[in-house]
Amino acid sequence: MHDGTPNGSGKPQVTLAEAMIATLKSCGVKFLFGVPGGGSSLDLMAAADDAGMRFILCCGETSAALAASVVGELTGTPGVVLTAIGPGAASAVNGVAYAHLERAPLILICDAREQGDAIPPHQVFDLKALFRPIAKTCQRLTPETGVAEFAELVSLVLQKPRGPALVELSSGDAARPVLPPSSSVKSDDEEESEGADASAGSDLHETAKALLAGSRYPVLVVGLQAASSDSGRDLQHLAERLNCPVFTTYKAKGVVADRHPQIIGHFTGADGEAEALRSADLIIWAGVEPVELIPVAWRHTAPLLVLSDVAGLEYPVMPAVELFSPLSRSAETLAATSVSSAWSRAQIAALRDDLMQRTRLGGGDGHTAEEVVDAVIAASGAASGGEVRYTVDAGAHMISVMARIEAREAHTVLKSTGLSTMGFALPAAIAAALVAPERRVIAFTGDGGLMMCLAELSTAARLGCRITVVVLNDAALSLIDVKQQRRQQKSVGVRYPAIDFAAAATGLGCRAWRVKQHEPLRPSIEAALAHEGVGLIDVRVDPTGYSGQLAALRG
Ligand SMILES: Cc1ncc(C[n+]2csc(CCOP(=O)(O)OP(=O)(O)O)c2C)c(N)n1
Ligand SMILES: [Mg+2]
Repeated sequence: MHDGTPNGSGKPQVTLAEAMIATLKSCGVKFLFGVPGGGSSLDLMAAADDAGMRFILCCGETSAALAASVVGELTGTPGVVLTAIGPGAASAVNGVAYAHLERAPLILICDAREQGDAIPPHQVFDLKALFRPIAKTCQRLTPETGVAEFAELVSLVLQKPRGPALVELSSGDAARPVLPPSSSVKSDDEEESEGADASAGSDLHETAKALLAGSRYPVLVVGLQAASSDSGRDLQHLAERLNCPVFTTYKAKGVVADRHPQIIGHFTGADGEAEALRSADLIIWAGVEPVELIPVAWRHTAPLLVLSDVAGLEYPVMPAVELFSPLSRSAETLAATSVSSAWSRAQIAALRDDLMQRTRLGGGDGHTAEEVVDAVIAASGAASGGEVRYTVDAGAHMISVMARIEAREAHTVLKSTGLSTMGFALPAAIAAALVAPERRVIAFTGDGGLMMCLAELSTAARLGCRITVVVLNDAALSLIDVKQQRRQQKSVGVRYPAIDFAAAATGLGCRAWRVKQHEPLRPSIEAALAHEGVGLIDVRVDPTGYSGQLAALRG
């Protein structure tokens, strides 16, 4: 803080950096992630430290931005990343793309050169042009207007659809005196309760009710928006009134518990789900966002009833009705007039069994991903002594992991879906461990994905996180390998000699175990789960079943 010298208004002054940190603190931010440069990031780190906020140094900006985004998703407060100019900012792009496509509130604050400096443009390029397609706003803050603009920017990233913003700030500007922030940032929930309920009392509600009343075989799909709103109970109530099959998307896994008898599996837009949708005469999307679906043409003929708390999304097919209103409210209104559908519990159970069967992995020589996941689940129940949170990377192994693990509530399982980026599970696990240190985190990753963020094991070890990393190691980019095989192309550029991740993890400060092809799984898994700090299990898995699994699910 400055010496508090009163200015004309009689209010004490702070620096712009201090004012920005005060704004972040007032909306509940506890952590800042990043790799600092020598400019404004140092001012912000000092101000954050004074304010009792933690700066989490990461090894790379992509991981820092992913971790910050996940903090944003878990807490509903903005994730914050600090980076250097040019290379530091550019290195965060994939994490910002995640926040954009997965609707995570994120603020990327980059160092900037002082305005008007006549110096060579070393490390300088147009960052706004780089981030514009994926950021809700890109702004350079100055002391004259920066305090108010930053407060507006914070509330913008929290407004649905949540997403990222870029801030450029020079050290000179960060250190200039300003008046402290006066207005508090509007939270998303406040916005929601005040927000326009465009369809309330309108004909749309009546049309939606009529659609439901005329439907004998509705199917409910619960999506991303439901994971970040308090609508789970109301959606479950609607589902129970309808007694219909319920899918969750990957991002909404757990919003209605996986064990609920009406849950039939995950909705991804793939062929595997067609059986349920073929029989449907009405498909209800509750909070599903089009980014959650794999890119295949929509082939279902049943009308689509959309419940969304975000207006203006582009759907793969024109919805018969779109109710733009908080999901709880829509669900409640529809439940009030809904009656039980014609589905029988046996039909619903058969759909669930069919979908689960499609995810099963044929065995090969050695452990399969499915076997490893099942063994981890069995051992973790006994070892964790509490609710476990899971993070999952992208790749062929992901399908078995998502099918086998169970969630009882939203955000039990964290996964990149809209972007489906590799290198996610470990940074997400670090974020989860920071947000809820008492809750063990199990991160499932492929070998390729882990290599993209391997050094962050040292971050997790330094922070003393309770994370168990399970590497489903097939020495290949198997998802791409399978696609290459299906095109009957020669195997090029998708396989490599196996990495000894246990040795690497030990070098990075973790405890580690390695399970080779025919070695027993259980002792290592139990030992890793019993370890309080970061433990890694590198298991050699056989990828031969992935091809059949993918064919059964995606055609
Ligand atoms: C950052 C990023 N780069 C590339 C891809 C494309 N991609 C999807 S899965 C995959 C292979 C993943 O390999 P691995 O992590 O070993 O998992 P596996 O498929 O072998 O189970 C690739 C390259 C991606 N999704 N994200
Ligand atoms: Mg692999």
